[in-house]
Amino acid sequence: MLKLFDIPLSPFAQKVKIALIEKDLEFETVPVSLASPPEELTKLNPRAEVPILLDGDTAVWDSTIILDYLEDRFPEPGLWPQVATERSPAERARVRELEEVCDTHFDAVNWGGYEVAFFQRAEGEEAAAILATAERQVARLQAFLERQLESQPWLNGPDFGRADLAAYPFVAAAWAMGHRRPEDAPLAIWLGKCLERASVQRARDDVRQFLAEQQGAPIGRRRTYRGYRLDWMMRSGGRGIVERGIADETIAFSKEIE
Ligand SMILES: N[C@@H](CCC(=O)N[C@@H](CS)C(=O)NCC(=O)O)C(=O)O
Repeated sequence: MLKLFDIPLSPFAQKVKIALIEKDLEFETVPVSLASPPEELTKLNPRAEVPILLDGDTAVWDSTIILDYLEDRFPEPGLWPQVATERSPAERARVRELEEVCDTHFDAVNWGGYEVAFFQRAEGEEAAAILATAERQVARLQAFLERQLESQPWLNGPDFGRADLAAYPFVAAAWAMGHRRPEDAPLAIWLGKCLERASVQRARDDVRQFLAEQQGAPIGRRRTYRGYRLDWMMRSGGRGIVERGIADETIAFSKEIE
């Protein structure tokens, strides 16, 4: 059976979980704690990140690569926009760009907001300034997605698909942090429709259960400031957070490939 190395809060793991369910594939999840990662993690993924999909002897890592693998390996039902016209390459490019924006820009701003609001890496004016920057950026990202909902019911087109499952975890995380759109806004309507799907409900329920189990337990505080997350902190008022995190060793950077 397929195995998904999982952290329910990880938006990247959520993308894969939703795709597995949409494709009606049986899988089991292997819960991973980044505070004490299993040795297996580095063996399966030289970056030691979650998610990893194990399909027999084949280990695939990086959510976007896993989604492409699932599409190749289990083509039906297809999750790319189902427009068999000369528009198809352009539509796929649009969806890939949307996914890239969510994986980098949207992830970074959610991450940064969480670092300040939840992990309290800044306080007072410093925290307020970073959170105000984050709020402005989330509003722009939401507008970017809403523009794509102007002429179609789903981000993917006429049907739910890759673009929707790629955006959902990031939109939902921002929503949970209070970045909400009015009830009648296209993104709010879209989010409501996503939550009617069993696949999305499973991702949401796993987050809820994970958070309930974490009550009172420390979530490992050493956090990896890889690439665009570091970039975000540096350009969004968090230089002090980075400097303090390096000094007290609560910030780590990405691993060298061995
Ligand atoms: N580009 C990767 C990003 C995966 C990622 O950032 N995973 C985080 C969890 S959300 C992780 O495993 N971080 C390892 C660490 O913090 O040490 C993907 O799309 O799968």
